Formats: sequence, C-alpha cells, structure tokens
Amino acid sequence: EKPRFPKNFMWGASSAAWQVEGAVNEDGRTPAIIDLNSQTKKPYADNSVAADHYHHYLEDVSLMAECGLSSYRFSIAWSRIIPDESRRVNPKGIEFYNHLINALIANHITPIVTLYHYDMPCWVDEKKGGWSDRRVIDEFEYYCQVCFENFGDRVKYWLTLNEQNMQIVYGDWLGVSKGCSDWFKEKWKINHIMNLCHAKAVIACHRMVPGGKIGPVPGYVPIYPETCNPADQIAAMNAEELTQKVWNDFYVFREYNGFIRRYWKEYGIDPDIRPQDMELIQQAEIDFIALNCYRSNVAKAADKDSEIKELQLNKSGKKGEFVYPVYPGIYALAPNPYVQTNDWDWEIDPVAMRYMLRYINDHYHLPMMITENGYGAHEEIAEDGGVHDQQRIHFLRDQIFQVGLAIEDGCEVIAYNPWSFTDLLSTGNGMAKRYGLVFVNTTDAEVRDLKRIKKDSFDWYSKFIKSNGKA
Ligand code: BGP
Repeated sequence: EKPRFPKNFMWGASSAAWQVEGAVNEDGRTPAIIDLNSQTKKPYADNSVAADHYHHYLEDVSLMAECGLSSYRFSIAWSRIIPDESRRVNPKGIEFYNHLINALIANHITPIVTLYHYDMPCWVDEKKGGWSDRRVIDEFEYYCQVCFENFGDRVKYWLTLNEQNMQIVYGDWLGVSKGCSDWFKEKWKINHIMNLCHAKAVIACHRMVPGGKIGPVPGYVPIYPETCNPADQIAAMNAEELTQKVWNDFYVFREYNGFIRRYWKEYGIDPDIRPQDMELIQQAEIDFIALNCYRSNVAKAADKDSEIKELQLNKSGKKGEFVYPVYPGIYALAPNPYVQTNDWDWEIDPVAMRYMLRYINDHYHLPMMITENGYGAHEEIAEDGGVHDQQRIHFLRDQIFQVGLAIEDGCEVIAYNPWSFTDLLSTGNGMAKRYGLVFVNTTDAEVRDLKRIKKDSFDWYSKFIKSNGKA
C-alpha cells in the first residue's frame, strides 16, 4: 500500500541563481563573491554560462509545465537587483524575474523564492565589509524590501538564507570565511549577523507581502550514533547541535539555546549580541521550515586528547576521498556500513528523509517543505540520444516514499522540490556532478549547444506527479 499525499501537495523542483542562470555580466548584473571562487571557474565549472537559464527560462518553464510541476523553487541574484552601493534598482534585473514569475504563474506553477543562495555581491563585500560587518544587515534588508515590493504581489512563499548552518560549518567551501583569521571564533559573529539578516527579511515579508509566508532553509543531515555506547549518543547530540540544532532552535524559539551559550563560554568565543538584536529577533516569527536533505551522518565519541582533524569533502567524484572529521572531546564522524554511497561518498539513505521530517516536526511543530533532495552523478547522453538515469529514479522514488510515511506519521509537509530541475553547476564539481531531471548539453571545459534533453527521471517524475504519488 502506497502512502497518500494531501490533495494540494506541491510537487516541484529546485535551483539557485548562480548555479543555473549564467549571463553573469549581462543586463547590469555585477560580480558576486561566489564568481571568484576557483570552484565556479574553468576547468571546474563555467558559471558565466552555467545552464544558461537566463536565456532559456521560457523553454525551461514549458518543460516544467510538461512535467506537471506545481511549484518551482529558485533564487534571486542580489547583484542583479542591486548592482552597486548607490542602491539603485536595476530595472533589467527586476524585469528578468518578473518574466520568470509570470511564466510560472501562467503555467500554474507556484514560485518559491530564496532571497539568498551564496551569491553575496562583491560590492557589499568590498564597500560594506561583507558578512563580518553589521552594515550588511541594512543592505540585505533593503534588497529584500525591493524584492517584496516588486514580486510580493505574486510570490507568496519566501525563503531567507539558504543553508545558513552549512555556510558556517563549511566556511571556506562557500566563501563565507574569506578574510577571517580565526574562523573558530569569527564564525559565530558572522552567524549572528546572518541571523539578524534572516530576522529582518522575516519581519519585512510579513509587513510588505499580503498573505506572504516565509521561513529559513537549513541543510539537514540526520546524525545517528555509531553504536549504543552512551558516549556515542552524546557525541551524536553534540554534532546535531553544532551543525543544525543551534540554528533550528534559534529560528523557531528566537533565542540562542543553552548548548551554544555554554559552548561559547567554554571557549571564550561569545559573539557581539546587543540587547536590541534580541528584541528584533523576537519579532521574526517564521511560518514554516524549508529543508534541504541529501544524506545522513554517523557520529562517535572523540577522546579529549585525540588529534583534531578537519572535514574534507570529496571534490573529485572518486569514492573514498571524504575525510571524516575529529573534534576532540566533542564528536567525530564515521562511515555508515548500513548504507550505500554515491561517487562523492554521500550516503544514500531514504530513511534519513523520514527521520528528518519526524525530528523537525517533533521539535518545532511547524509546516515543512522540502526544498532540496537529489542524486548527483556523472552523466552523459547515451547512443540512442537519451539520458538513462535509473539510479536517480530509484533515489527519488525511495525518498518520496519516506516523505509519504512521514506524512502518515503526522508530519505536515506541504511541498517536495528535488534538486534540480535542469542540470546546473554543483557547488564544487560544475557539470561533472549532475542532478537534473533535464539534461543540459554542456560541459565545464566546453560550452556546447545547451540543448535540453528530458532524462528518464523526468518521465518517471511526471507520471508520478500526475497521479499525486499513487503511481
Ligand atoms: C546544497 C546547496 C545547493 C546544491 C546542493 C548539492 O547544499 O544548497 O546549492 O548545490 O547542496 O551540492 P553539490 O552541488 O555540492 O553536490
């Protein structure tokens, strides 16, 4: 017996501006910090073209309609809207997103819009000090207001900062720690500034968007204890706190939890929290939690006198490169012998999806939407001209099944938006790690014809959606 999904459940797909749009120097967009990372440039990727969605958006939206999507989660590029410190609004930037939003709505696809997905404008960084300077808060608030004013008549679902927790946990990976000399301490200062940005966006949305709903987008990785040794359970709880619970508690309860306050004290790394900050944060009541979930982790106890080892992501797509970190006295991560992994050592664990939804529901009692979930793979066009991504079909089917079980468990889930609709740049492997339901014919080294080819997963998802999960 297949689980049932609510009638108005949104079946969608997901993307982010810098990973899909390309056209980085067109129509007044100015550079973003992420453009400068080596991982976004040749030979790793070519973000100046990416999937060229900027020029193919109409074709992409008609493919979404053909697939039967009822939602599309994408992000707005801040530097397309506000290209420099004069704060002038770029009409061409507004126009692009207006056209995209209108095309979606004309096709009965609900837009779900991320305000910030890793593309801090260079001007904010250079002229305002970037994430480590409180001046970013006003700039971000202003940018959000411009978005709400221009798109809030049609966009009702808004997301604040994509994976704020992961931006802090993987500071150097996503460019946030650029220029910091003591990341162990400074990450909490930056995190507090990000929290204030999140709060400003939530408050402005409620003030400016009639019927608007807004929430954060944590990246969630369930953490299982390696054994039933109580010490491993505590280590798993520490890992849960330091990679996600600190953020989720903050968004929902609007204060820093006891764990993090004690942690800051112990290491002498308290961030600068001013009394009016907490007053502001108190007003930022979120409407839902959006969740990105791809995999799970295992934690075990780490001796106080063991050696510290930093986590290293697998950047090659050859199995076995992921380095499990050790944080003495706090936790260490370990492989999971019970689940398979993909070529980047990411655990393939559908039950993680049910675990996440149950966990978030039990702790926070809020509606949830899934804004990312997907299978990254090396892919190419087969001899018959198709792209046969059976593994992605299995992945999505198993994950969605667990979403259904979580709904039966009593979780309120309103949308499922897998990553990604078309192929787009991965954060570290460009087009070498593809996630799309639609293949985009290009590679990192060479821009090809950018033709869109429906993968087998597109047809499967389409049939599945059209039966609202009963197929
Ligand atoms: C999420 C990010 C996305 C995306 C995805 C896949 O954390 O929000 O931007 O890229 O992960 O990760 P990757 O591209 O590294 O495979």
